[in-house]
Amino acid sequence: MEQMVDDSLEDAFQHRIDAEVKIEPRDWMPERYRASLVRQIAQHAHSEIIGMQPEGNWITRAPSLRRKAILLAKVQDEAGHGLYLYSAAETLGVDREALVDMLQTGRQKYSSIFNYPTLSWADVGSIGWLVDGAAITNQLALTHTSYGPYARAMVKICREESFHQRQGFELLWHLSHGTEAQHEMAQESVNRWWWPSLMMFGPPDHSSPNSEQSMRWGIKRVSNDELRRRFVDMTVPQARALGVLLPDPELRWNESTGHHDFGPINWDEFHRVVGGDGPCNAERLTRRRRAHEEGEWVREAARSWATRHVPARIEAA
Ligand code: FAQ
Repeated sequence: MEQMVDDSLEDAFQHRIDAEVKIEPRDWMPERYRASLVRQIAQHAHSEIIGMQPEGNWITRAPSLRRKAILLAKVQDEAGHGLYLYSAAETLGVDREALVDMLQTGRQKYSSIFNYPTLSWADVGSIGWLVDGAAITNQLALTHTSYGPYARAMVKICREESFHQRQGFELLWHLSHGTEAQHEMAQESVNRWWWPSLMMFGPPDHSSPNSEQSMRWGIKRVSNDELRRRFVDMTVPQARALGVLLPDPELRWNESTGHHDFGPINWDEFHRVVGGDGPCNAERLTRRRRAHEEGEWVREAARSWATRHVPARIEAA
């Protein structure tokens, strides 16, 4: 009997998804839908938070006040994105502290891209141009995701990511059109960030275990390979405008498909980095844990303020 009720609820749920009606926090949803969303939204939130570190390393070394102000604003935006996303995850009944703990103990993932080091100032440009460019490509599709709070969070995030991408492009443009040494710095940086940026979209469709179900539930609207292809098609003309080369001898326009062909991605490297053995995995998690410990006094102060003031406010209301 219980099974029959669940089946009919699940049918009604799938009808709503197929009719493009957003799922909201109080709506009935299959437990697997809820768990899969928590997984993806939490990984996304963790990526934004860990993603502050590579560029954050350059705030004190920005070459001008203007660049420093832009970089500070960008890194703070990423913190804000993490917070919207943790809030979206909380609407699914998970506790933020539990999610933070899963990140810090390595039980939940964050994007592979943030395990690569920022070795030169040009890396701030490459992250803005390529990493934020890849993030927007994915996140624009996610503005149509089936879960309302996640879709709405994506709209504001995408607007801010567009600014991030533009500032990265503009930074690299100046380096690329500057002295010979500056041009070389830009090119060397693009060489290092290109392939890891392509990996951000996840494994190829045929070996992506979550894709099929996530597409059926409308969590994912566009597949990993299709997003990767859109990113390549968008980025190639931008590279030309910047005057930098993309480090792929097989990259070329394919008249018959109307898209660019590109060379093979090193999936062994991807799995190694996601598995914890990238150049900066240990450093990123150690720094995050330290920041969390150092922030304990802020959480303590907020908790004691809430205990004293919130019940009084609720009574007054
Ligand atoms: N890194 O079956 P699929 C940003 C995992 S935000 C690490 O294809 P799915 C802003 C995947 O979780 C960047 N792990 O998985 C910024 C799964 O493992 P699981 C973050 C990855 O979920 C810019 C397994 O591989 N954006 O950059 C990665 O259907 C600059 C199998 O994969 C988002 O998170 C990876 N790259 O598709 C901040 C967007 N790819 O969980 C600062 C939301 C895959 O089964 C500075 N997320 N895996 O153990 C998504 O759209 C999806 O989760 C995908 C993966 C497309 C990332």
